[in-house]
Amino acid sequence: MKIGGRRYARVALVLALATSAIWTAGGGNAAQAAVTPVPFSSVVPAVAGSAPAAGVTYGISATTTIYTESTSTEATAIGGYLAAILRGSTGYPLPVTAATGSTPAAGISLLLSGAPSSVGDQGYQLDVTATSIVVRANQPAGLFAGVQTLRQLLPPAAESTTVQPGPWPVAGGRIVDSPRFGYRGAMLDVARHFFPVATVKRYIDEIALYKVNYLHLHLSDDQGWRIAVNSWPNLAVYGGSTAVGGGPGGYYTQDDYRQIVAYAASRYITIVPEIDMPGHTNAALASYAELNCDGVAPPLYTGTDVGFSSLCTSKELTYTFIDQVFGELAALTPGPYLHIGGDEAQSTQPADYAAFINRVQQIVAAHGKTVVGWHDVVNATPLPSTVAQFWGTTTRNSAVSAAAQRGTKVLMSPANRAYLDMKYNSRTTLGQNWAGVIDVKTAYGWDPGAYLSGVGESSVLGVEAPLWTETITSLADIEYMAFPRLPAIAELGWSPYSTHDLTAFKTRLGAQGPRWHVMGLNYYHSTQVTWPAGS
Ligand code: IFG
Repeated sequence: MKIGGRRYARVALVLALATSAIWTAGGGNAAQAAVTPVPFSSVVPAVAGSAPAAGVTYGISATTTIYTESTSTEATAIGGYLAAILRGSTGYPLPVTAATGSTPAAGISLLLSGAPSSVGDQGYQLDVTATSIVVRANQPAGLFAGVQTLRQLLPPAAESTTVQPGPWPVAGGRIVDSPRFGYRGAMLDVARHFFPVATVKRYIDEIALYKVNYLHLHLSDDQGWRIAVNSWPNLAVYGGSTAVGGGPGGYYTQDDYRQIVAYAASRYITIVPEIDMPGHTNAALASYAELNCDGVAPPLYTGTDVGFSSLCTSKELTYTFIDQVFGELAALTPGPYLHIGGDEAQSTQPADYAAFINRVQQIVAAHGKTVVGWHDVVNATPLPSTVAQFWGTTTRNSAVSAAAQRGTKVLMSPANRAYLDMKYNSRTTLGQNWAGVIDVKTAYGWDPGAYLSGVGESSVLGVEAPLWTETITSLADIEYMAFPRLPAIAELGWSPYSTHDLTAFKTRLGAQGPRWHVMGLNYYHSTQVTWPAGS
């Protein structure tokens, strides 16, 4: 049809605008060419396997739909989780709807079918083409992990909670990914200083970015008892009433704790509660005179010494106390582990300590849970299922390696590699330095599967990065000490050791800077890392 004159020009202009709108909206190549997609090599933890498709890009757009199998409430919830993040930054509707048939032709699909069995329960397969993104997993936890990778393949602006201009390209190709170790944890000491539920939830969101799947809460110590126990109410009310430095302290009601557990579970993170014993128990002993061997309650303690307290291992009441405390905690904790502490029991005779730990293990087992203890517990007789959490500063520990030879699993938290309360360097004001200083190179420069002599890969349950809070009092402090070192420990726990390379890791870590900046995460700009513009 021949159209002449001004009418033609008008029609041509409308067509041109429509075309560019469709391309931009539909993520056409023209719009994406302006922004280089994040490469697969930027993902932290490093993925196990990937095959980029050069020149292929998917663009999230106003017409993008998220598909999940309607039969899975968990998959649908993960779709909603992703949608909430991306709606905030893209401003797009991103509806979550039921996937029909096998593979939706377009949009973002999160499917619990078609994943290779090799990715196990925590892994996933991610396929990106010009028209679709498909995450496949065998279990919802794997879908969630795949979503964390997808987030990191989007521009840092995708983490914004206010609408950004975009565009929103995702590099094309395939990732097949799964973890080296099943347990990748963070620990937060809420006893030395107390942190409200909102702070714990924020930390949960942050560690979830790096596929951490356990959060160990250090709920009791000399300076504070932080969880309400209905059968022993004074523990929280009185034992939780202060903190290091004499502040107001605080504690979680059982509903607070349920909230934390549920929030963590929605991020595929399992809570591991710790009640430290027989040492680190001044808050409990101050709360109930009858728990003390001499029947006299010591005063509340707000200092930072360790090793001066002990439960009365000779009193039957002590074991009734422990049974009732762990009974209530077990009922509130869906995860498999209860942590009994066991560290620095300098005020407990070794023979009494061993008998005590052996008895406490039986109490925990009677409540259907598996014991985790600081590695000091290998000086008792660990149950076959008991996990020893290594916190030493040496690469040789004969008692731990002997236990490992007998089948004890070891959770690796070497204090001079994984303790996030260690200073970065001599100029760091927060933190301690008794185990040395730890910057990125030290946090990353070890192999959990070969670190302790006599404790080989098959004996290692995984890794955990503890953050003790004698000097930490706010979310900003937590973030400063945890980032960028927690992602290093998370990568050691997730990625194949074949991907271990400090130079490549520091580049990957640098690329996280702009994301943390957009998130308002108060991280330390380690001088060992080159932080790109916008970090
Ligand atoms: N050691 C103590 C912690 C804490 C820590 C600070 C363990 C297992 C030093 N026990 O680490 O209570 O005070 O870095």
